[in-house]
Amino acid sequence: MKNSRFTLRLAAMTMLVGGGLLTGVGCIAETGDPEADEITVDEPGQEEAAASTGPVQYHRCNTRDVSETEILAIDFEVAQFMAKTKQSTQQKPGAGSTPQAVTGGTIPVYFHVINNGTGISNGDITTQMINDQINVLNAAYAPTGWSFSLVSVDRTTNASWYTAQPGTTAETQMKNALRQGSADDLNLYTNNMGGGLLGWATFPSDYTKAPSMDGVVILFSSLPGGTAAPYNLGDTATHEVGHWMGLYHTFQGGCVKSATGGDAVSDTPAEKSAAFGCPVGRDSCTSIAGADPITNFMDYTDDACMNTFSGGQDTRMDSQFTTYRFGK
Ligand SMILES: [Ca+2]
Ligand SMILES: [Ca+2]
Ligand SMILES: [Zn+2]
Repeated sequence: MKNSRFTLRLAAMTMLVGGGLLTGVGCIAETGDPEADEITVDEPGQEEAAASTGPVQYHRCNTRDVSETEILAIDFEVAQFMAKTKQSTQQKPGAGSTPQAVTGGTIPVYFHVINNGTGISNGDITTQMINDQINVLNAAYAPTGWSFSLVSVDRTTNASWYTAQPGTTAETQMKNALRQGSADDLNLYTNNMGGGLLGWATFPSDYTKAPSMDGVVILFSSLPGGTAAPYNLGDTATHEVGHWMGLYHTFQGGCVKSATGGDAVSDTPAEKSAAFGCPVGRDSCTSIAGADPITNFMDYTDDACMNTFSGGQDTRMDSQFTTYRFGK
């Protein structure tokens, strides 16, 4: 049975769902934070940070920006769905249409290598790099209960798809041709997107609108053993899969004074802007408790600096997967 690879939710989750809804509403009332409009002067801008990494100026992520209004609508929909889900302690045989909640499981991965010819210089990454990437994902997500299982690897030589960027015809053609599985399957593409971009992803809530576009695209040289230092330990995939699981950047919304900050997660302290490098002790929202979550996978720091998903992010991934992906 397909769903046996997923972990059923415990009854105690109900409290967290209710709390998530309430804190989401809190975001609306507190957008007037004057700190959010300040110009950052003490943190390096993107160009400055990238300049220190060498001739290539990397940009970690072009996953589409989600507005505060859309986040609230998504979280309301998730809270409603979660309220309807079956508690594991209440399961009855043949209970029928009540949806099941999950807290983890094994996600099949369909890996699509786009290259411009043979050899690593043309993006034709090795099987070893692919296996190492899956291992990096599994290590990163192990504390959350989610794991990844490589189902297949296909390789396509296509000059247009090789440089596909988000929102392009090439992206649509590539995904329409190659995507496999359904909502709870991960399609992971590698190419040489260009512009220093490291990757982008779609969100769980986007699936119904455009199922064939669902998935994660990453720069081939960001894989373990690739050349995109300091972004070559495989955490571009970790970060982008975080979006695919329903997470936002830890700096989403800046210094938003609410119970969750702009990322709708209560245990990731708000930060004014993306952090680069590994700025230990950075505290960019001085009037909000907590130092910046610079080691979080959903910030923009170097691969060697990021090593954490928070408990709140785990809970969010679980409810997002349950609502938009599990069994769909
Ligand atoms: Ca979990
Ligand atoms: Ca937060
Ligand atoms: Zn991102």
